[in-house]
Amino acid sequence: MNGEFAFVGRSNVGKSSLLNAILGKKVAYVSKNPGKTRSINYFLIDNKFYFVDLPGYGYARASKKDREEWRKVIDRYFEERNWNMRILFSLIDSRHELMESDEQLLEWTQMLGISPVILLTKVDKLSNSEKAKQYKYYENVLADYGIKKIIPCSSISKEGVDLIWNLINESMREV
Ligand SMILES: Nc1nc2c(ncn2[C@@H]2O[C@H](COP(=O)(O)OP(=O)(O)O)[C@@H](O)[C@H]2O)c(=O)[nH]1
Ligand SMILES: [Mg+2]
Repeated sequence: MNGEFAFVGRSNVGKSSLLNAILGKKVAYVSKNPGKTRSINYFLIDNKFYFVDLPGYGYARASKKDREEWRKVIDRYFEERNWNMRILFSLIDSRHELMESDEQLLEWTQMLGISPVILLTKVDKLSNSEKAKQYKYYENVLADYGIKKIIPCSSISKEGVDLIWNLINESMREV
C-alpha cells in the first residue's frame, strides 16, 4: 500500500483520541492505563494508505528496559518504513512546555531527515489567549528542528481535524 501516516507522542498525549476524531469512528483504543502499548498498530484507510499508531513514550513509571524497548521498536520502524512515510505527526500536549522526551524524539527525527508536523493536543482546555501564547512558544522552541507545520487540535472540539485531512490529501496527490 502506497503511503503511510505515522502518529507518535508521549503516552497520554491524546493520540488514540485524536486518531478516533480524525477517522470519525472508534478504531483506536483509548487507554485508562497509560504506558501499556508497546506494539505498532496499522489502520488501513479507504484501501489507500495506512495510519500508523506508534507506541507512546515518556511514561514516568517506565523502566529503563521499557524505554530501551520503545527505542528499538521506533528505531526499527523508522529504518524499515521511512521510505513509505508521507508525514510523521508528532503530538505534544498544548498545555505543557516541551519535555525532554519530546526534544529527544525531535532531535532523532531531525538526524534522520524527517520533518514532522506537530499536533498540539487538547487545545479545548485552553482559552484563546493561552492557545495563542502556547502556539508562539512552540513556534520559537521548535524553530531549529525542521518542523513542517504546527497544528493546534482537539479530539473534543475537533479543531485541527480538517487541517490534518488537508495535509494528508495533499501529500497523497503528490507522486
Ligand atoms: N480535554 C481533552 N482531553 C483529551 C483529548 N484527547 C484525549 N484526552 C484525554 O486524555 C487522556 C488520554 O487519551 P488517549 O487518547 O488515550 O491518549 P494516548 O495515550 O496518547 O493514546 C484520556 O483521558 C482522554 O479522554 C482532547 O482533545 N481534549
Ligand atoms: Mg493510546
